[in-house]
Amino acid sequence: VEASIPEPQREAWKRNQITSFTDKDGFEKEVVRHVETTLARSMFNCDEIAAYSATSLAFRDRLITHWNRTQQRQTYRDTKRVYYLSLEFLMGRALDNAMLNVGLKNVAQDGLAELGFRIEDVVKQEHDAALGNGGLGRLAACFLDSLATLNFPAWGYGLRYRYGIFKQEIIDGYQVEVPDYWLDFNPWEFPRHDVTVDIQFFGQVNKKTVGGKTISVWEAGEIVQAVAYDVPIPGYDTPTTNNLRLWSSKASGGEFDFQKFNSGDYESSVADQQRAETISAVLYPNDNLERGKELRLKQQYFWVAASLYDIVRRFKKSRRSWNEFPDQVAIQLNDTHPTLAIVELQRILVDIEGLEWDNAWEIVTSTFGYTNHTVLPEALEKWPVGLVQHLLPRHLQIIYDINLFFLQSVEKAFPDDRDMLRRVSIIEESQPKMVRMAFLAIVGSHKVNGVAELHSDLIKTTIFKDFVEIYGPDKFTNVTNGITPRRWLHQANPRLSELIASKCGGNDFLKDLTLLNQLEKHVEDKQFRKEWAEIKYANKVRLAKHIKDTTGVVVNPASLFDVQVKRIHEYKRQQLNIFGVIHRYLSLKAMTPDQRKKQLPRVSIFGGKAAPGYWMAKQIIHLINSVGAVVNKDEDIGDLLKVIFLEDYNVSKAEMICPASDISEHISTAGTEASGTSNMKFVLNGGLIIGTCDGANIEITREIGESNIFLFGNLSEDVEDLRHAHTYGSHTIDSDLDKVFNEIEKGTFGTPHDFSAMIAAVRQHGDYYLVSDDFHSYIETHQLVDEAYRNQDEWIAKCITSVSRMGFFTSDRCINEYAEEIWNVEPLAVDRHSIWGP
Ligand code: NBY
Repeated sequence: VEASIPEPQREAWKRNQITSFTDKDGFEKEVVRHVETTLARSMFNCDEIAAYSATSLAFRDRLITHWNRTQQRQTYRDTKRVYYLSLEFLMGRALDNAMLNVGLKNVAQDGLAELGFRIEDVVKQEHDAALGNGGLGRLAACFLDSLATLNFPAWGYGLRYRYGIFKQEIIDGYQVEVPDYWLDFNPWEFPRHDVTVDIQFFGQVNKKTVGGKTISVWEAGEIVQAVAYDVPIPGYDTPTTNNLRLWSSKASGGEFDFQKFNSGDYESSVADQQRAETISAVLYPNDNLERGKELRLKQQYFWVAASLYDIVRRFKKSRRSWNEFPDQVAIQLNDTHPTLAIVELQRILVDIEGLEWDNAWEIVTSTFGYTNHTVLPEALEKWPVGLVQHLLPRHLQIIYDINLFFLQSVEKAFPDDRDMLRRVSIIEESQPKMVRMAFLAIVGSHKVNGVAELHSDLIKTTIFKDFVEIYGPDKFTNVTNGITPRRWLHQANPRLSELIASKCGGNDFLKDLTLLNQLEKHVEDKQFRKEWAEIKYANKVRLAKHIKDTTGVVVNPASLFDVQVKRIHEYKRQQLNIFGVIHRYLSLKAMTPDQRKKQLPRVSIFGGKAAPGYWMAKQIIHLINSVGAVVNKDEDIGDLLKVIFLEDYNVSKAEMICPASDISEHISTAGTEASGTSNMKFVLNGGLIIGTCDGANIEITREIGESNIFLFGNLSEDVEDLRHAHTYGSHTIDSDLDKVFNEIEKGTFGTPHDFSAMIAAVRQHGDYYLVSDDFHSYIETHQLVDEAYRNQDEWIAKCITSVSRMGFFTSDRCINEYAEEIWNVEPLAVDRHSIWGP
């Protein structure tokens, strides 16, 4: 039912249009009003949390009026929209970003100061919205920022987890997981209790004949309600405010099943409710690992079905023909997690809307695009056929039909290649049979992309090779990842951003990052270099203080800060880094005091979470902490080496860490890291990187120049042969690495047995990640880093030159490529003065 105000009464609404605050006085009024009414407090009990809450509410009011106008305008114009389906949105904090994007941070800073608060302290009260694991989730968040900034009509769809990624505590050197209950007070979401969708599970499929036509009817076994929660996404320096819609699960029919309740079955009605709420309760904490749990499949279908219902409902309002659906709707699948959307749309079109299969399938494949984020075999999603059959019986039938028609076409095109059918089948004929989600995503999309050039080449020549033969190369493309410079430069590093603005003609570079190239002509400017160096130093002082406050270890900010922060994973090779640190420690120990005096002091900083079930990753964390415990109190060593593990690495900590790095480590085994995005964040903040020829490191090198990056290690084309040689030839370990292992086994860093599996992985189990093969080159390259750092003047010049050439890596460029090559959507230009539109 449309609940619209009739024309004669609209005059009153327009007369009473909300005007948002624009100056300090207006802002203060709003803060005081929220403290005294919304929060029911007063100046006598207004602490920093209350100041944060009231400030957020003041900005939220502003965002939501812009949100309303943006949505009205998009509806009125009825242009094509983009829907970004992602199980993860790693948003971090919202307030600072909202203030900067709206352009009123200075107003808020002055207003808060007058009211008795420091804005930095107020901003820190906010809990991170941590609805993601790592790169994939943060990429989705950067994309939302760019979509809004570039004025694209776009929605994100995800799940409103009650618990985000766990909070990491380090106890006795080991990771301990603590639940992340973040929804206590969240001013950034709007519950839409009127926007609900009933989602069905289980049950059976019956055939019915309607008007001479046989149709399949899915009778539900269980129904769960999806409730929408909307999060406004402000663009930078534009009124466009897009929407992130997160679904929360709830028992259908309200809080209790009243039937059961009234008949005395109280316990079971509560149990039903809890079972329903479990669906959106918790984010699965694995990155690059698939574990095939039934609840995870339920999450996926719940979210996908609610989102598609919403999208289809919006499309139907325009009363267009179904064939126009792909002209109005582009849906991007962030990895294979939302692949069921393909099946669900086919089901809606065929079973509910009565379209012919072929017609429906044409619409479906024109609508979807699929982004792949990994080639690691253990991360490729597969679901047991039996599980899909049980939970989603009609969808399994549709998957089989999709597969049948697909295989028929393959057979026609490749009549002589019998093995081809087995290789590309969506159903893997294993025991038990499995649905291969990546293959389903390819077959059901019109474009498939990787996230960096090497990665996009690799998927075409390895895991998806057959599909390139079947569909031709044009279906496969590359969109190299990017990051939003608003959060990752302007917000994280305000002083550097300001210095850059002073050389680049103002803040325009934040919307056109290629303007950074204007920095290059100032590289020789002594005063500029000095200010640059001062800012880096101040950022290191800030991090050193955080290290002192959280670990008790005092580090010297004049040391070289060497940082590796990312999820802990064997393929990312934190073990290579810590073995290298041990090697450095042993070298220092072997020196005379005079020799030591000539050495460059270093702080090795680690951070990152291990998936709770990933035992080896947890051992790596333990080794890092054990090495730190020995090295940090060794008086022979002093400032020459410190080893720090930062607890609970997350988005807001990254905003402090990236600006404080001198060198950061991106050292995955070649061919394993699809792109990496923190590499971009570190370089953009004036840090150099050491890395392998992997992922986006390769394109970063191409942009900033080989002399500004420290590359080492074997190349991806040689990895297979090396692995083969380890297994079938004689495998000798690098002699320096051997010494490191011997020292661990002597008990220098605690009970040797604790680390025996890490050593065995290299010595006995084939060294799958090539730690030994790359060790020598890694150590040598770190020596080059030391030498380069000694010449501070040249080092700073390298940093400035690198930043000036980073324009390519903005997520704005990335979103424009998706818009043009995959989505075929245009921005909806906004008129700043008449936001109401035409
Ligand atoms: O996506 C990361 C890649 O490792 C990184 O190289 C790339 O830069 C980034 C953005 O494209 N992938 C990633 O973060 N993946 C996950 O977090 C993830 C989470 C869950 C599952 C798989 C992968 N899962 O199957 O449940």
